Amino acid sequence: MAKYNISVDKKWQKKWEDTNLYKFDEDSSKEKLYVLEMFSYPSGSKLHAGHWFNYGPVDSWARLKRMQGYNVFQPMGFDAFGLPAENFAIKTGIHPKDSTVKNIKTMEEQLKSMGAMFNWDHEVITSDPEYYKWTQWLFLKLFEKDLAYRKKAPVNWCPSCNTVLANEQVVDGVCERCETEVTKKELTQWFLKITDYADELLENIDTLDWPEKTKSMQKHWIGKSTGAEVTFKVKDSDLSFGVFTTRADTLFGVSYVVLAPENPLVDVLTLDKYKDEVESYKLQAKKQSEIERQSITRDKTGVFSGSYAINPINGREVPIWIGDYVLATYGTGAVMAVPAHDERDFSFATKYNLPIERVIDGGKDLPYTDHGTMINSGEFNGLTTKEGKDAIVSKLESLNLGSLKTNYRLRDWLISRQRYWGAPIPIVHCEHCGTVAVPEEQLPVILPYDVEFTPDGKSPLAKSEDFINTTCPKCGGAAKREADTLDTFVCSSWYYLRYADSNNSEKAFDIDKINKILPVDKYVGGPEHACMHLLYARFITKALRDMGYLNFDEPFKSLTHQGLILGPDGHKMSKSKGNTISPDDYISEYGSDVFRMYLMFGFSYVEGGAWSDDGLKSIARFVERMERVIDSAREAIEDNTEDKTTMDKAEKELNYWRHFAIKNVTTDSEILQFNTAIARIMELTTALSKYMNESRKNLSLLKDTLTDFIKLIAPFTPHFAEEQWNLLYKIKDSDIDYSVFNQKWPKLDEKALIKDEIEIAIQVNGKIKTRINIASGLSEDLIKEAALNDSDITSSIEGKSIVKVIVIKGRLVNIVVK
Ligand code: ANZ
Ligand code: ZN
Repeated sequence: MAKYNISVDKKWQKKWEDTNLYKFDEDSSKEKLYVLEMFSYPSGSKLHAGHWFNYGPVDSWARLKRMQGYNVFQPMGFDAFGLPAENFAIKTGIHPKDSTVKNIKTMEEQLKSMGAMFNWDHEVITSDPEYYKWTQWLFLKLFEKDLAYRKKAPVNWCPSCNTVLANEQVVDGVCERCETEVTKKELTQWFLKITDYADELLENIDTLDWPEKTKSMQKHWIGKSTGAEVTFKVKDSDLSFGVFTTRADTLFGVSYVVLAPENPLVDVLTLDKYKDEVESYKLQAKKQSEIERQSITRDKTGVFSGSYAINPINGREVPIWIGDYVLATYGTGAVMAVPAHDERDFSFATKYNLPIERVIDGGKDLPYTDHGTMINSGEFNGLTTKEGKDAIVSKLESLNLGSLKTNYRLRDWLISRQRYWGAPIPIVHCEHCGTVAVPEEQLPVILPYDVEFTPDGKSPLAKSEDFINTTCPKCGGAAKREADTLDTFVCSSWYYLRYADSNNSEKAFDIDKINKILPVDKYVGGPEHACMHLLYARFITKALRDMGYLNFDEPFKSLTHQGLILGPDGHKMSKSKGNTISPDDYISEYGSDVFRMYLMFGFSYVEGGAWSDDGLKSIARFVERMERVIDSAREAIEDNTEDKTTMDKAEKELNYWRHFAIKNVTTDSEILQFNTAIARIMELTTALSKYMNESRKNLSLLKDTLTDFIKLIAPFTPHFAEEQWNLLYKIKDSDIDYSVFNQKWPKLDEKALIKDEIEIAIQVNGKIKTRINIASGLSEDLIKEAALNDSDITSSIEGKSIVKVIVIKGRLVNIVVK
């Protein structure tokens, strides 16, 4: 019989595939469980240890759930459009389509060698026309509902990737992909109105079983802020403008107002003699990133416009300044400055010698940014900050100069890209009819193959005459196609829906099907998607719900982020550091179960850590050890000679470890705490091998224990366990019900965990003299009696008088003597 190795993997992978073991039966009466791992980019670097750490352990979890009776759906696919594939293509000169197809083939092979229960007949590949046809359909639906629109706006531009970026793709002022400093460009772009859902996206977060950190990142990204909009009239003019403030209670302390340099009012309000200075300031501000502009520590800069505004609460004139610490894209792009109570205003006022007037009592030093009691505020003196806000806003409302206002940090999602490898936006621009949607029956708008895709800042599709020239669907006149492609995050915003009905050629998906299979019950993937994919997917789900295409509110009920597997040197794996681990090499040498079990035992699932060859080798030895123990147990069972039927001490002990493992493997795995689950399997292995040394064995207990043991290890070492299961039950090749994965998860017998004897220590004056076994659950008096009657103890306390006897139940007895 073959020792566990890759040939065992291959044998069972083939059998599982041939017998369609993991086929998802949507009509099953069992409870469905949708287990989803984030799909990957088919990049040239193949499947790495990080993918494995995402997919392997989650597959184990799904297998366990299958054995617990769930109807598990675990699909897999590829996020095939987008910059990684395109950049790879640019580097190698191979067309992105060709390289993508090839890379997907390789990665599919690798995924299959993992031996996961993926439902391959539900596979989606986002760059396939059969998929992106429906991504385009989704866009059209959003367009119909005014949730997709086009506007000219200053957008983030990556000079290296030669494309615009969504706000979410700009991290600390640089492109999240290539780390080039992002600049601003005025461009007409397509947006999705995610801001329409800001409130619901925020409110529902608390209903989700997600990591707290991810939830709070989303909350912060949405950034709901409740305050007021206060109107300032411009002195000697009909003009006025609003400012957004969260501290209306400080209105009496306003000593100037500031406009963002990009605010259109700047040009109108700046007096001639200040124009030159203001113009050069605007140019300088253009070069600063929003992050720099918002920094608290950075030196504040600004210029005076020459104009004044009227404070609506007291009629006071305050100078209008222009300063880049005010962002054009937030609130109204204008701020009322209260230097006594705001850090930034304080440093600005100090620098430019503007008045600083305290209007909130509290604290010694200025700026005092906390809450307190209003002072120097006329009729409002004595009110608390909270009361003051309400009172001032009411007063402003009565004057028609202000009202309550809620602001969000969240901006609409910019989805057009000036790149080639993406789904074409299904829009036609006609001189007569304007922006016209491509009719649904003309979808997909096929991405042409022969296109010069090397990026130069213009949309590659614009250069393809065949593609770009078309006729207007409305008037039939000559028209041009939209040349931009969709952000790849649009493709991934709905893939989990398509999985459920991936072969539907009539619709994106059937409503009844997805309402049955969705939402995703367990979603696992990296934490880097907190404010992008995970937020976009929630938005798209809600938008589709409101259009009547599905009936649930949230796509992912429960979410886990796996940790990061680092190189052996403790650093992030990278080719340039030469510290990458190639799963393929290990798998061909040790088998995929060893690789998988090492990942699950060697790391906390949510923390990850540094790779260790020694760790992997020790798991390889453990698998060998399991194999030896199982072999010898099975042989004893087959020999059938040393039978006994009683449950004596050795039997009870074996049974204890059996059920101790059942209990803890179940509960620890439930919360994806695989390392401790496997530790319990190791203990059971030890207990089994100890029992094998007994001269007479209870073979029926042995067989039951071995049966449970193989079931327990099945999720973690699926190929190895399948082999052992088939050996133990002498399953023939023709047997239909051959698989351990069709077996029920072992049942816990709580009674086996109650030990009827426990060992306690007996001390005399705090020193351990002996240990005795007593029946568990004995009363304190009987424990005392047992201790005092022990022969070791009677001899050691002979002639002394007992002062007192202390009993610590279940652990020890201490006899204090004089
Ligand atoms: C006056 C004031 C007094 C403010 C005070 C704060 C403290 P959040 O909580 O993030 O919503 N602000 C408003 N629009 C801005 C913009 N476009 N760029 C930069 N800052 C802006 O922040 C709201 C506060 O940020 C507002 O409340 C405003 O300053 C400033 F003692 O108004 B406050
Ligand atoms: Zn037309």
